Amino acid sequence: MSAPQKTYPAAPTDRIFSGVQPTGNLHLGNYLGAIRNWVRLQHDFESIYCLVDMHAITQFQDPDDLRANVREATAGLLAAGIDPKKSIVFNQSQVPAHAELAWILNCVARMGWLNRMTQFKDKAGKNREGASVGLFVYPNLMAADILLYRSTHVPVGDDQKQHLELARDIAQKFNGDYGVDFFPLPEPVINAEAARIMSLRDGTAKMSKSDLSDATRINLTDDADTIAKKIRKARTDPDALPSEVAGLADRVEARNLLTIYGALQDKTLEEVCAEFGGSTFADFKKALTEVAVGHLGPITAEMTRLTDDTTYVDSVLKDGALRARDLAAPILRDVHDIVGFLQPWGN
Ligand code: AQP
Repeated sequence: MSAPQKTYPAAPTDRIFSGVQPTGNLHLGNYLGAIRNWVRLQHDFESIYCLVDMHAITQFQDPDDLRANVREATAGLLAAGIDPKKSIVFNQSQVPAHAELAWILNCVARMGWLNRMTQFKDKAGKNREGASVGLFVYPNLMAADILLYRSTHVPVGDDQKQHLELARDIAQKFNGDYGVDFFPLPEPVINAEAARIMSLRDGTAKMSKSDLSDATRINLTDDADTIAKKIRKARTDPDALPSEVAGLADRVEARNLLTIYGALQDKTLEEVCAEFGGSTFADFKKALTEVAVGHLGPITAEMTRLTDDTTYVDSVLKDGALRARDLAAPILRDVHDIVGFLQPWGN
């Protein structure tokens, strides 16, 4: 007679995990595509927000810069409104269970799945042989980040959609291989109005920390003059602004600037077109600058204050790491049990 199948605690129904790479300045794309959503969602979900320093080192980081960037990005999250009492905020390397689960998931994910990841192709470029192994298996670590907490929802920008689909495939295969219903299939939460904020200098490229030109992005650390200058120099086209969204077809830079304005003002693209239809870019850019400076100014000031208060920031990260470890430990023990790792000290 076969032993009855072991049961495991039910997964949570409303747990969020998301992360940001501490690889440079947080920018408007991170803020509008992800962080602002995190702030809103923390009131309705149990939320875990992570500075993913282990992802950061898939490409070389200067150690001093990495430490500084973790603190600065943490200050950015707090300044944007993440409440560290309500949400768990920590840096990934302080919870070793992320790496442990990632190894198990390395053994679940298939090479063919990873070979299809466009971000690896983009980042490795022509030099695939010279890319780190970590960069290739990055999506497995991301799956581990999410599944370690049996998270149900993952608020991300559009660029992370493919990685999230992979996390769902990995969860499904794990459940299927071991005959369990253990990992929930995490749902993406994508803010449709600001899913992908584009570079200020090229409307076909994503606004990104790793872009070599600082003029392509608005950083959360930029002061009012810098924001004004970057918006003034943002690429546009010679036509006046359209009064309907259909008029933005093939006008990627115009669409991006109007999208940013709408996201900052909580207005739809239709509403922004109705407001600025017929205006010149010069007039619109003045309005956009005013809105951007008004919205980001208080966040930047608070971020600067917190970045200087390393004792406080470190205490937030330490508290978050301890809480995350407590959540992760029993889940990882159950995973060990499921895969058949002998646990001589008991589960
Ligand atoms: N441009 C964007 N528009 C909307 N959302 C974005 N996100 C990033 N860029 C945009 C979302 O922000 C969260 C953190 O992402 P990240 O740490 O990977 O940020 P990044 O700026 O994309 O970082 P890098 O190092 O510059 O990466 P690459 O080179 O890949 O662009 C995520 O939820 C992301 O979707």
